[in-house]
Amino acid sequence: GAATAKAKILEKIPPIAHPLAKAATEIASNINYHAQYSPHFSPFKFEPEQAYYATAESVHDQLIKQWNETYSHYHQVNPKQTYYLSMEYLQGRALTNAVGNLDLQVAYADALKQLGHDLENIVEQEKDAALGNGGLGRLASCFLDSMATLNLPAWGYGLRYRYGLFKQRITKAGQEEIAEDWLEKFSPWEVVRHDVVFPIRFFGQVEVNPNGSRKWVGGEVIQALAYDVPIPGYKTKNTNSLRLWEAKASSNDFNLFQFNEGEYESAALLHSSAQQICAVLYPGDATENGKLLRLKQQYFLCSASLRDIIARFKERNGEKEIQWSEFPSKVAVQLNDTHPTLAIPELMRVLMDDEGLGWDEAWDITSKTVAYTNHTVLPEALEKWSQAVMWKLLPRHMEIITEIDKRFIALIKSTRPDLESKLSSLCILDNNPQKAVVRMANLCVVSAHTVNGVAQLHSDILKDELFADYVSIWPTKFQNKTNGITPRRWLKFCNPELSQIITKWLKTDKWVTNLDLLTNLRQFADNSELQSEWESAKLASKKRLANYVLQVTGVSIDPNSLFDIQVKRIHEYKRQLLNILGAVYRYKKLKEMNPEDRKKTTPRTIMIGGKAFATYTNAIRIVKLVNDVGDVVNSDPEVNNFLKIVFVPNYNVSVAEMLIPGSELSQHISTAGMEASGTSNMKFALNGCLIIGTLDGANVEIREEIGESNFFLFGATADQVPRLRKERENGMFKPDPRFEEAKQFIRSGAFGSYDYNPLLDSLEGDSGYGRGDYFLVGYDFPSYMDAQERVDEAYKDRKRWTKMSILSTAGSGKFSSDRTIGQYAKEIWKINECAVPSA
Ligand code: 4GP
Repeated sequence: GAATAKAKILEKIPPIAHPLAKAATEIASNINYHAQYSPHFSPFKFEPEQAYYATAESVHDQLIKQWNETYSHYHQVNPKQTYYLSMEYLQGRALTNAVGNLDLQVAYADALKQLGHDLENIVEQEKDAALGNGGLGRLASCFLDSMATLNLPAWGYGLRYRYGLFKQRITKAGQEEIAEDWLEKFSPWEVVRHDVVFPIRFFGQVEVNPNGSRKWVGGEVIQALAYDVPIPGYKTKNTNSLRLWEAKASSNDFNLFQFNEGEYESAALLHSSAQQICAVLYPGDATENGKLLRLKQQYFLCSASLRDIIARFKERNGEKEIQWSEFPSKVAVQLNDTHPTLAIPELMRVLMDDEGLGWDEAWDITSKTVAYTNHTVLPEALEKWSQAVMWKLLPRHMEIITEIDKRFIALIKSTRPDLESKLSSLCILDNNPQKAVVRMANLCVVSAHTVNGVAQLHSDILKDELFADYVSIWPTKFQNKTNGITPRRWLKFCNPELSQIITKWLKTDKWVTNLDLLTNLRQFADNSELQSEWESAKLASKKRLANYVLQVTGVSIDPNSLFDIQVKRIHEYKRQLLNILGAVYRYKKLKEMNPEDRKKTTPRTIMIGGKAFATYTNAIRIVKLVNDVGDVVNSDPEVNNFLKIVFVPNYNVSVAEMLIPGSELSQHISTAGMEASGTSNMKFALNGCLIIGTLDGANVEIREEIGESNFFLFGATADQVPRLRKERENGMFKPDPRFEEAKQFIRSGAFGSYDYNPLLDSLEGDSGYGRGDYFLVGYDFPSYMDAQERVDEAYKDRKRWTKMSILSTAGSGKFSSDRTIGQYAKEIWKINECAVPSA
């Protein structure tokens, strides 16, 4: 059969191991080499799956070669280097990106043709690496791409979770979560570094030496083993590292005697304890055990990474005597939200207890090294760890945190008596006897040299509200770094049709690394030739998307209808509920219309996708509601030509790469002040998709850049929200009749017998956040519906719509993560480019 035929092809091409092959035939030979000599599969099979692994390993050879050169170059130059600490990375698939960044796309496509395969199909074989939840994790991955592309000496550190974000399946009952085993076979992208292992301690006690110095001893010790994932820059030799830690027990921890006595479990206790650490991303923390495990994960990442950073600092220092005061001029540590906060007391501990420095010196070094990014103002997301759990797991760190807090309080008392009354909320330890906790964000703000938000509005909210008193203490500590996205993955590779048109009209492909050049498209926005090319690229992407939707949901959608998409984690503040209520109202009106009027409406396909956290009841209900509404609407022949509602299952990075190019309208409709930035809004705009949105997060800046008339704005502004919430609570809110009608229609059972009353009640009565509709869905509903009417009107004028679409892309230059990372490098990390010379 097919397998033997392909095996024959393999025989014709001699296998060679040369990793730097460039020409297609050499690449084909190298792929063949991997197919035959890599031990993973039988050499006589060359089905797409084997072809993927062999191709990936061939690409990986090239990456490792560049990685080695990069490492030695950095080692030789010894520049200041950034270390990005993050509990999450949403890398997605690597093959297209690696081949594209190496500029070997054509060569690999040809090589695979020679071997009887299509690169396009082969890349589909790869499982997404989903070691993250949402925006924060994907941002980290975009940052890695930009750091390498800008030739910055900058690495990522994370954890090598066995099970990343769950796979979402939709059944009649709603969302079902399934463990996603991305390492089931193996990952061809990582290299295990058996020589990079650090012992990480948990529990134990603090020993005081006669000279007063302190040492953390006892407890359990688990090994951190490094796996490197090479991160290639775009068309540059620089290939950085994402170093992921895996937890292991050592063979000494295996009790052979016990095992031979038949006590199998107790013989390998530490082995199973080690296995738990990196088993899953975000283990549920409803139980005490769950909390302890999460804290262990965080400390594991921080300790292993810092040991590694310090070892490198010492190694690069060579034979000279170590000057610890130079540490901050060689090392910048960026904390991606508060999850890696323990890096602060860990660095203090190592400097004092292992290296013998005094408090003041250790503090000076630590605070000059560490910077902190905040990604959310949602109170429930601001981490607070139980002091009791922390004392148990990390006794020495708790001593250090207590001392940091004590010194902070003393500083305020001596320099800012006016703030004394606020100390109880500003200090780090909340000693409330019922639930004494450590406030991680406070620890970060007190310790870090720089604190930043992720969009202008969010940074302003941090400065004016959340961290206002700290600003008065340290006015220069706070910055803004508006997020960005990598234009490689999010335009060049995911939307080749549009990319080619852009390159053609700009007469250069330099926009890929200098996204501001897109502004030059503005002058052609009215050009009918560009417009028609633009429209056909969009149509091609819409058709591809329609096929995908048919394949995964069985729903057929019309590529000539307006494709309207909202994809992101499901959360009440992101207001998928506003979207679906609007859709329900639209459906009801379409039903009530006579057929002639119906024909005058703008046909729409509304697509919603996203995962709901398994224990977040209202989010789970929202997923169910969207699916139930879709089932009814999509099988209603009366409205079918005018409206479809699709829940796109298992939203992840590669699904996003399919959806975004095919989108025409996307919804970024959070309650103002609640979405720190948003980054998918940037991806959609870059791909010529118009935005309907509130003045929230980066929407504000996107609208500024692309022009007010190209943005469908609605809703309350952030500064109105507190007053509106009060009015809502005090019964002073008069709901719009359309809002009442939509809710009533759902309550009537029009979409099945599931009990949606609790969900709808959250828009009226007690939502769990205090009284009633905390997210102001009811308040914003009428202006949302009006904005949707403007969308329908605008879509009828295709020339105008296409012009707006071109202007969206043209105005997206600011949102390249190259710009963001350039600013971090200059304004926070103080690091410089360190390009690997080409041979
Ligand atoms: C997200 C924010 O919700 C989003 O607005 C922002 O764009 C993104 O971080 C990157 O900065 N936060 C998270 C999280 O993903 O887990 O807090």
